[in-house]
Amino acid sequence: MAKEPRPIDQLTIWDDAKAMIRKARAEGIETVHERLDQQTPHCKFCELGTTCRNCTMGPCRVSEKKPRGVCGADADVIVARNFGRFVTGGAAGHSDHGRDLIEVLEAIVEGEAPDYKITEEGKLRTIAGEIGIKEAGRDIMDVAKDVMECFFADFGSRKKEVSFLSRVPQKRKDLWAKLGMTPRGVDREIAEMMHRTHMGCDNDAPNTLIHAARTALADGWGGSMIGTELSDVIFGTPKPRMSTANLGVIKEDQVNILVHGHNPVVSEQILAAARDPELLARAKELGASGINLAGLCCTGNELLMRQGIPMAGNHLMTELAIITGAVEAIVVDYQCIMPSLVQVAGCYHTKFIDTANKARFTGAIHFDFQPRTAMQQAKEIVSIAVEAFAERDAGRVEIPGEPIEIMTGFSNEAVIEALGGSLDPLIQAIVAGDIKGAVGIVGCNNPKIKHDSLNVGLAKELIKRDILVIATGCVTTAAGKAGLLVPGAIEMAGPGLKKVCGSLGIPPVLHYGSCVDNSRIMQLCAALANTLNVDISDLPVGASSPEWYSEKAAAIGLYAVASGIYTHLGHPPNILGSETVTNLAVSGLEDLVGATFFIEPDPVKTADLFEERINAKRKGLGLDK
Ligand code: BF8
Ligand code: SF4
Repeated sequence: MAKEPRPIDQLTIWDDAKAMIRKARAEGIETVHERLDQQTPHCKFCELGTTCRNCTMGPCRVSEKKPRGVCGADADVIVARNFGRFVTGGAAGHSDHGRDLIEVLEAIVEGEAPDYKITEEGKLRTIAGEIGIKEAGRDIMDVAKDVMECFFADFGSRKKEVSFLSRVPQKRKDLWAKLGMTPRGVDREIAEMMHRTHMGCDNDAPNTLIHAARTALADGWGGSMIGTELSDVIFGTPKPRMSTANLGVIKEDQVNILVHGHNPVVSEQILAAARDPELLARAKELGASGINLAGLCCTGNELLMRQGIPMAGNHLMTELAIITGAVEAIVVDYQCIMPSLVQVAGCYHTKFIDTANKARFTGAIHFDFQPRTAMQQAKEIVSIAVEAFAERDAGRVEIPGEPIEIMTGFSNEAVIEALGGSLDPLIQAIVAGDIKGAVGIVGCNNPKIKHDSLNVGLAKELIKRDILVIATGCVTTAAGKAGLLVPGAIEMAGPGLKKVCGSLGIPPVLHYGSCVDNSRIMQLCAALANTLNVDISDLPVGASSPEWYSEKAAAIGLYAVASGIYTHLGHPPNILGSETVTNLAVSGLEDLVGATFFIEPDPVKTADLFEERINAKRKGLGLDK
């Protein structure tokens, strides 16, 4: 018998979401929430991480009664292997995204990408200097070629460490070297994890976890960092600007195109094509007053950060955005795109368009999007959306809520500029105790958790305590809708944060970009540590992913911990079936890397723990006087 659907008030904190879930139920459209009900209760073995499917002597499920799989692997080995592969999946995702940016740079250098260019010559030269490439007096295309070669090599097996380790404090690098955690090459660490977790290889749980950390570091200081930096080089370094968020950014009288996924390579071109006079004229002919682009998830974050394009929603809003009935096309690249979107789009006139050969969706309109033909393809895609406007059923349109103002665009470059050219004013504010410390709140939504309740709850709790919050990924929309991303949000902050942010005219929660842009936070922490001549683990900082769901979030969490940052998760990964692995994650890592994970579902208790930790770190730095 089908379960009763859960009451809508329990599912989300947002009125726009509630209105659309109600509409979905009235129209008989299934969403993530009903599917979660169908899937629960989940398999206990899988939840504990004690299922193994790594060979055909199994699958095996171990427990107290049957403690070893057919090959003899125990719960520790099985849990560590599963978690290792889980993290590796995440590192592969964000890093392969980074590789795609190198390929665009390669196409630019080879003259094969007429619609892309090097927008930030200065930043490219700075990066070249950081990774040991001579740039002074050289043509920018020659520099770009060398940077491109160097970054491709960061994915391979011929280096002792990935290039951006030049940013890491020496103490941390020495520690990684001692632990065998130095990331050598992105693809190398990923492949080695797959090797280690084959039957009969790495059968020592702590050893497997060390390599999981190394793989995560290859993402955070390798693939993801390359993705962020080259996106800035090609599309521009973000600068503070205003925009808006929530479903109200969808316009009843316009052709609405949602861009979804992660990579700006496609969506930047869609944005340019949406401004094409011929396409605009055609939209008007069909009765639309314009072409409106809005973002979802991290593709949304990329366009928001650099172009100020409004954000329609985060992960749990993606189905609901289509249910407004006012979306002509949803254009996706890859990652976090629920396959259900094809079915939801099919309930309306909405065209679902995929653009990557490595992320195709059965039932979608497919484009093999290539740098060489980018603008022409983008125009074709926008044209499909424009023509779909004629098919819209006005009777089924319901756009809930008014857009909420947000401030975005806080790259490190922009922050340093706002501070007058160096990090010193920030350090002084921390020393003075006006800013006690900082916590990055990052990552996803998960239908197991009331949508955005923890993302928003934790951010509010931290700023009250004069702890600066940096938001990325799907937390961005949550913070934005809660009114936390505008300068006026200082009214919700403690007195110190209110003073500092008030004088700079910035919000107490800073939008730092997409999930690959967590590398910006790593760079900031490294720069602070280097300025103070301490390790990252000495800083009064923390990281949190309250509503995480994805493999990528696990990789981010692990590279944060391995970099020395105390990291909160709102619920545990599937590791509780092994005491060895669990203890290592929540305490043993402290001795190794100077930081651990902690798991806490309550936002106030989480803020208490962060405050305690930050105070201890302040004391360690002699800032408690
Ligand atoms: O890479 S925050 S739901 S969109 S995984 Fe996905 Fe999570 Fe959103 Fe960004 Ni990040
Ligand atoms: Fe079972 Fe071992 Fe094979 Fe895993 S590797 S399925 S535990 S026999």
